[in-house]
Amino acid sequence: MGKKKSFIAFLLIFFVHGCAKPPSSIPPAPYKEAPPQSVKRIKRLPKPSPALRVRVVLPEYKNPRDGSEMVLIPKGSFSLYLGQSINGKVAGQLKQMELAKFYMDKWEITQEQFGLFLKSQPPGKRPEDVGNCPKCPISHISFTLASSYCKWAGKRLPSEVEWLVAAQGMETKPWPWGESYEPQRANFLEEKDGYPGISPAGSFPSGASFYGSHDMSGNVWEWVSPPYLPISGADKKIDPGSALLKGGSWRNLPGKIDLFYRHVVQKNLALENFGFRCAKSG
Ligand SMILES: [Ca+2]
Repeated sequence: MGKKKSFIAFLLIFFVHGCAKPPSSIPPAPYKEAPPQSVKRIKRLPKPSPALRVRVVLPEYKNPRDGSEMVLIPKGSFSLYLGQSINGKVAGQLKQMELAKFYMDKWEITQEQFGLFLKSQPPGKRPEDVGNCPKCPISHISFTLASSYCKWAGKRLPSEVEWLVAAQGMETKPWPWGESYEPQRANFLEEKDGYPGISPAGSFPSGASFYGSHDMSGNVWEWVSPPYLPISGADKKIDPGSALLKGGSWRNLPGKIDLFYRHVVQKNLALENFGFRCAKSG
């Protein structure tokens, strides 16, 4: 088969992005009411730019414990930047890295799902509430609590490389959809994206990654576990009491926190814009 035919055949396994649906319904957990959150959509969003949006169609997996739908990232050699972004600019070296097959949660873990986890915990260990937007990401989550949830669900936190590959796809790029920030594709600190606060998981289908994971940029920061990328000098700053957050959140300025940005914080910090998603080995 010639190169042109191969390319056409390759395209046939792709389809125009935008048919994914939010996770299936899970009964809400009976926890005490949380203070009101700013969860409203302020206007109809403009359509994204007309560029062809494609993503690969691969088998998905539904995790039985928490009902998470997970996308498959096949094993392969991935092009990654060994650099970190500062003010939207990245300086680093390109490197090919081998990665084994794994699954990644399609959405950030929601309040509804986290409620199921809390219900399984002894009463004294339960945080006070999960929030009042069942389909929104859970927030106020520390690295330790995120790890505990993933373990309970039969999963684990993704490594930095896994997170990056799930977000960027096969080619390195600063945003899941391409080279520049677009407000229609992620929830950052601006009203132009339609949400002044947190947004329900999967509200930006046109911002999903090549592999079909949503909200990799924006909404809530996501914890990733070691091993961290061997970026010259940078990895030394991550002491055992600290961990990395990726992706940015609804509280961050748009256009600054791209996929290369690394937010190093104390593991026990649990701010209102800290959430997570889990991975699972294939
Ligand atoms: Ca916003």
